[in-house]
Amino acid sequence: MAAVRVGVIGVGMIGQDHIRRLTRVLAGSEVMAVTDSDLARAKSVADSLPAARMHTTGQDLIRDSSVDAVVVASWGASHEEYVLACIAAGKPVFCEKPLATTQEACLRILEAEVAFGRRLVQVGFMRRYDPAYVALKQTLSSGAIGAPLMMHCAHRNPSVPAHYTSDMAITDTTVHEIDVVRWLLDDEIMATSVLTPRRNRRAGELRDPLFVLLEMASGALVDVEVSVNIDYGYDIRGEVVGESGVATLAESNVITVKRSGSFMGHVPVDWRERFIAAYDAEFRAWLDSVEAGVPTGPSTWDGYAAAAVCDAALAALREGRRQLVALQKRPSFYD
Ligand code: NAD
Ligand code: ISE
Repeated sequence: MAAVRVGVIGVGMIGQDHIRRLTRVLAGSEVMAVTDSDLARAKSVADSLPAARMHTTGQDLIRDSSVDAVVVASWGASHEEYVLACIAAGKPVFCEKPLATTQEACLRILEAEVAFGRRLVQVGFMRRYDPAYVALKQTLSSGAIGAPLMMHCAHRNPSVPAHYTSDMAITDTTVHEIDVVRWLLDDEIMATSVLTPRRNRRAGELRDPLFVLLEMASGALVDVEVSVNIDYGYDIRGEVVGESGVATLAESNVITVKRSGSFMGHVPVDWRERFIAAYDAEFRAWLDSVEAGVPTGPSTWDGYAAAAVCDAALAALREGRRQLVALQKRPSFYD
């Protein structure tokens, strides 16, 4: 089978990690083109690849006839423009999360995809491919702990880049829990509140940490601790409390060491390390779906639903009170 010819827009941290995955880990694709608003970075990445040319704009890359499918890994605010252009060109697009930074922008993408008549978009909610989250979902589906009543989550980053803003704690970080609990619990989020604990002095001007409460349509409650300057490591935690038991994501290290009266294990340094298997499985599924012409994985609807919850959480943070989440009716296209 011919390789999928891929173009990558945004070759920063995750863009370069996805290029490594496409060129060195997974079979079945070739990176033909790259671009970035930082042209020097785009050039150095293009020069490091055997077949890639550099484009000066994302729109040129999308038009390039040697590109069959596009990866969008630029900053969130630029995703809408590129995903809409991919849909207009009829090219499959893998868009890193968030699909877009507002629900209105996600709805414009949804309307364009429905009008095109075929799914083209996969959103980078990679936790759905993580072996630990997959096992957690299987446990819940098996009925082993009864109906889920509550879930406790923690999303801890050791630090965040200089361009990170307080709103991104919701739109860029909590958005992962927002998506994964919808998927895990097979439920929609109906309301949200955001509390602001004592500020971490390491966080500078950022409002950090946050405590986010998500109310599910079933009545289940989810709490999310979001800490983005916690220093000790990248730590993702989740525990579902059911009617007759609890199911918990295990520590992600493979060994623990007991020595000199202490008990130790490794904590991942960042998302690349913690979710490496999930990103690989996510991209395997995306390449297979592009080849088969049958899109799978998190859809534009999932990107929109997550953005609607993010908008409500941002309003909850701003106004200091609970906000309802109003979702549009889901087009049958996404069933
Ligand atoms: P980054 O800052 O390291 O890289 C982003 C790159 O995009 C930079 O090189 C920047 O110059 C470029 N860029 C910005 N605006 C652009 C535009 N309009 N056109 C072209 N290039 C543009 O950021 P990152 O950490 O790699 O994050 C990129 C995206 O990936 C974000 O949406 C982020 O939320 C997402 N992300 C997802 C995960 C995950 O776990 N799934 C992890 C990290 C980042
Ligand atoms: C980053 O963009 C990611 O997506 C990581 O998975 C997340 O942990 C981090 O907080 C985000 O900034």
